[in-house]
Amino acid sequence: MKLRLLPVAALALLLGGCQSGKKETYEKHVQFPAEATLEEKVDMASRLVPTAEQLEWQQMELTAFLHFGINTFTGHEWGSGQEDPALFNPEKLDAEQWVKVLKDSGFKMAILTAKHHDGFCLWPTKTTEHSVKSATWKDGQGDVVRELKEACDKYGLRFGVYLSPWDRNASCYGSDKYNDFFIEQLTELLTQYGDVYEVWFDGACGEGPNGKRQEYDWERILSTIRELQPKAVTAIMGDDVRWVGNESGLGRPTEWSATVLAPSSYERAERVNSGLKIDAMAKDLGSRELLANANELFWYPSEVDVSIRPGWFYHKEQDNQVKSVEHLVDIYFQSVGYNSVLLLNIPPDRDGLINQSDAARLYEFSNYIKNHLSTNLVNNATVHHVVDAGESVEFNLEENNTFNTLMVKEDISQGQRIEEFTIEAEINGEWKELAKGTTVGYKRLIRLDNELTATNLRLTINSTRAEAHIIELGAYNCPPAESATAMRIVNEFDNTNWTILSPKGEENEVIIDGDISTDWEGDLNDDIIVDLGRATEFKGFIYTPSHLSDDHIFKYNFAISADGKEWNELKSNEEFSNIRNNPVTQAIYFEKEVTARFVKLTPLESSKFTKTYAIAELGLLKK
Ligand code: FUL
Repeated sequence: MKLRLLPVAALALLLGGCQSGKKETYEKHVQFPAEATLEEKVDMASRLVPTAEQLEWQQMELTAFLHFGINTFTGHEWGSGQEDPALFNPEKLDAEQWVKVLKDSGFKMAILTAKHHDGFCLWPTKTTEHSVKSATWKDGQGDVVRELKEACDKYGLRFGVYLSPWDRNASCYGSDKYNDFFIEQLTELLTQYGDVYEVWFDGACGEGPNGKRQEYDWERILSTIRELQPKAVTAIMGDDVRWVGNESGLGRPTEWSATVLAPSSYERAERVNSGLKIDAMAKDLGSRELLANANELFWYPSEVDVSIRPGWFYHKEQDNQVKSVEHLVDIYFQSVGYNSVLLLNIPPDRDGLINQSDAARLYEFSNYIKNHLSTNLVNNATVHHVVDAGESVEFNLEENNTFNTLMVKEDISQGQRIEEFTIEAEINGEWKELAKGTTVGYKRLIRLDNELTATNLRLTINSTRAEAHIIELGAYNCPPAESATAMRIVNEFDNTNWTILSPKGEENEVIIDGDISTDWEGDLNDDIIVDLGRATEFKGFIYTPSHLSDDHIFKYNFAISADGKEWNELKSNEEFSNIRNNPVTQAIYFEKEVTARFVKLTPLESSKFTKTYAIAELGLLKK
C-alpha cells in the first residue's frame, strides 16, 4: 500500500498544518477539505497528533478517582442537594494516607470529586454555604481539596478535580446566573491550589432544585481552564479526554484515539455525531468507513472510568464486594492494554480513610502488575522501527523464556496509524501465528490462550495509515490472578416459601429465583408484589438489574403490608441513582427494621424513559 503524499502535503499546508521535521502534523484536530478522497483523508488522519498535555496524560496509564462527599455519609450515590451539611464529619481524615496508598500502588494522579451532583463543596467556596464550611468536620474550618493537594505535592502525585456541572442544590441552577456561579467555583479551584492536571465534567445533567435544566456555557468553561491551568486536560464534557462509553471497565479492542466523534461540549457535536450515526458508546469511532463520511477528525483518546466497588461512593455494606485482583487485572488489560488510560475509583470511607479492604486489594493488584508485566522477555525490545504495510520486524527472545502475553507500542507522538497487525513466534524453527489485532496506539496488550517458549517473534503490519512507528514489543508471563472476592448477594433470606403475586405471568418467579442470569421484563404499571409466606423482619431490599436488558428501574416506590391490602409506603418516588451508566446491585436500607408479610416494589420510571422495565432479582436485607 503506497499513499499519495504530495498532493495531500500541499493541501495540508494550505490548511495550516504545522511543520514538524519533514512531515506536516495536525495537533488535536484536523479538518478535511471538502474534495478530499478517502486516501487523502487516511493520510491526513495518520498525521493527527496529541497535544503535549494529551501525550503526558496517556503516559500516566493509571489514574485514580476519589469519590467522597456528603453521599459518603448518607449512603446515596446521587444526593438530592437537600442534605444537612453538618452530616459531613470524616473524623480521621488523612489525605496523606490516600495518597500513599495510591502512590504505592502505581497511580500517577488523583482526581477528587470537589463537588458531586448534590452541590456540596469539599472546599470553603465563597459561592455557597452548602460546603465544608457548614460541616461538623473541623468546626467548618476544614478544606479537603487543600489537604489532598498538599498530600499530592508531598508525595509527587498529580492532582485533578471533578466538578459536577449538574447541581441539585444551587438555587440559580437552570438560569444564566448558574454559568457565572459555576465559573466562579471553577476559578476558585483552578487558582487557589496550584497545578491541576485534569478537570473532569461528567455528562449527567438532570433537573436542579427549581425543576429546570441548565444550558451550560461550555465555550466559556473550557476557555477558563485553558487560561488558568494550561497544563490541564479536560475530560468527558471536555475536549481532551473521551469517556470510553461505560462504567464497567471495558475498553474496545479497536480503539482509535484519532476519532471522528465530536466532543459533546462543541455546539456542532449533535449534528456531526448524529450525521455519522455514532455516540460515545459506539463500537466503531475511527474506521475507514467512518472517515469516508467524516469532515474532521479529533485526537480524543479514551479514558476508562470504573469503581473498585459496585458504587462510586463508599458504602459499608459493599466492603465485601471490592473487585478481585483477577477482575482488576482484566480491567487493566481492557483499558491500558486497549489504548486507554484507566481511571480507577477508590472511595474514601466515613472515617476519611481509604478502607483497608480497598487498600489491600490495590496492593495485590499493583504487585501483580509489577511482578508479571515489568520484565520483558524480548531482547532489544525498545528499538524504534519504522514499518510500512506488508513489512515485518523480527525480535529475538531471551533464552529459557516462557510467555503467554504480548505487548505492542506505537509512537503516538507521530499519530496513531496501525490498522491491523499479526504476531508470530518461531518455535523449533517453524513460524506459528500467535495473534492478530487491529489498532495499537499507545499500548496494546494481548493475552494468549497458552504459555509457550520460542526463539524469535515476528511482528507484521498488515495495514497502516502511513509508516508505523513501533517503539516496543513485549513478551511476558502472567499467571492467573486471585479470583476470590465476596459473593454477590441477591437476597439475605431463605425464600422457599415466597410467592410472586404480581406481575402475573408464567415465568414471573424468575424475579425471586436467586439466579441473576434470568430476568423479567414488564410494564411500568406492573407492581412487583411478593408474599413472604409469614410475617418477616427485615432492614431493606435489594434490586438486581438485568444483564440481558439495559431497561432498568430508575424511579420507584417501595411498600410493605401485613395483609396485602393496606400498604405502608416506606420509599416514595425514590431513584436508583446512576443505574443507567452503572447497573449494579442496588441495596436500599430503611431507617430501622420493619416487619411485614407482603412487599411491593412499584417501578415508576425506567432508565431509558420507556414504558417498560427489566429486573433480574428482588431480595430482602437482614439487619
Ligand atoms: C457519572 C456520575 O453520575 C456518577 O455518580 C459518577 O460520578 C461517575 C464517575 O460519573 O456520570
